[in-house]
Amino acid sequence: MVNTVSSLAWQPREESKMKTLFLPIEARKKNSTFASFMQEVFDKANAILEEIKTAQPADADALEHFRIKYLGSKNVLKDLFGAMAQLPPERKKEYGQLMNTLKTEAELKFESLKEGFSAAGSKQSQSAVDVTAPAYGFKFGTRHPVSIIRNKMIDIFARIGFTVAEGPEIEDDWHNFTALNTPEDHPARDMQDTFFLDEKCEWMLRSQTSTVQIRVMEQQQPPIRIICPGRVFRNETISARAHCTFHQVEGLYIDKDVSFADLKQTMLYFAQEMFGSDVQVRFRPSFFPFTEPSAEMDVSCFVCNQKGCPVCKHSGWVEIGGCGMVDPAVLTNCRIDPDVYTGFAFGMGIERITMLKYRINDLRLFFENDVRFLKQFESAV
Ligand code: 2NL
Repeated sequence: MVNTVSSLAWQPREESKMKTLFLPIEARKKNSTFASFMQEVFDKANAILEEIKTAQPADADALEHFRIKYLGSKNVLKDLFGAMAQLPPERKKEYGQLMNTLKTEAELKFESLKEGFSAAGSKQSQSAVDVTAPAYGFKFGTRHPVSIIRNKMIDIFARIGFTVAEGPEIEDDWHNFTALNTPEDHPARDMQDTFFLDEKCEWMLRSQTSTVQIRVMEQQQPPIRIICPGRVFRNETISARAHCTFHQVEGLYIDKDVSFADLKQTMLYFAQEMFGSDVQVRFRPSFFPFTEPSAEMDVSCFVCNQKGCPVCKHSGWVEIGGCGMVDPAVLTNCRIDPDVYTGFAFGMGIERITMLKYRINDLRLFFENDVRFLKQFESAV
């Protein structure tokens, strides 16, 4: 059956919607034949295809016009698609293919034009960079409070002739325990329980930086005057006052005629440099396997001037570390003659000194790296 114009159910269209359509109604008005209407539809489609192929938008605005015209929500192809319904079935396939070509052609053309424009745009923006403009501001990090106090401790001891020695964090049994007069099964090993790396407990994470001092004594004869700052490890349950890792500064002074008086004066000097020239020191008898005699060191409370406060727990004194005269057995273990040389040693936790100095009440803050905590030390050295 051959469709005739009269057999098609024409809907009257609003003028505005008819802008780009070929207008079967007009065709009718003009009294065209159906064949000429079809010809018109195909011609129009081919004309638009040609228009798309040859379009050369000069700039981004023109490209946007192209997009709106051929791909926008009210594009010119829509009306052409709409004409499909009015074509006889035998021409529909041909027309459908033509319309698909039109659509893909418009899309491909738009994509390639867009790429061309953005490449040109980026070239333009590259050359538009003002290389002479001042750079953006740069945020420096802040030094960790433990590092600030470690450096301060190094400075204080450097002024009286102590040099820094460093060593490995993974240690063997000899350097961490046995050479320090703490043989296997000695109860003092429990105080220094650490993380062992093998079944036989031959290798471990060092529990103190005395290991470095043993290494130095093994390698050189006195005089030795060193401090050993560094990270140490303990098998502790983490709390506000204990952690499985912290930092120490240990000190060692070995020479002829070094006495406990030298130890006391060295510690007084340190305490006054660190906490203020008014502080006093106090030594309480204690026990360490590697020193004899041994003592705990306290400084007079610099927070309340010994009037009593939460920092000194109303005792007037705060503990800052341990010390003593190096046990002759330790010297012998390092092939240093205890009949010729004597010496003192001390150990302090850097976190502990830092907490006292900056009134920090929770050890865990040092290891969490929360910037709200760290940036409070911006102005510290
Ligand atoms: C503490 C106590 C101390 C030592 C460390 C030491 C090192 C050698 C020989 C003898 Cl090689 N002693 N170090 C001595 C007494 C105490 O540390 O409370 N540390 C946080």
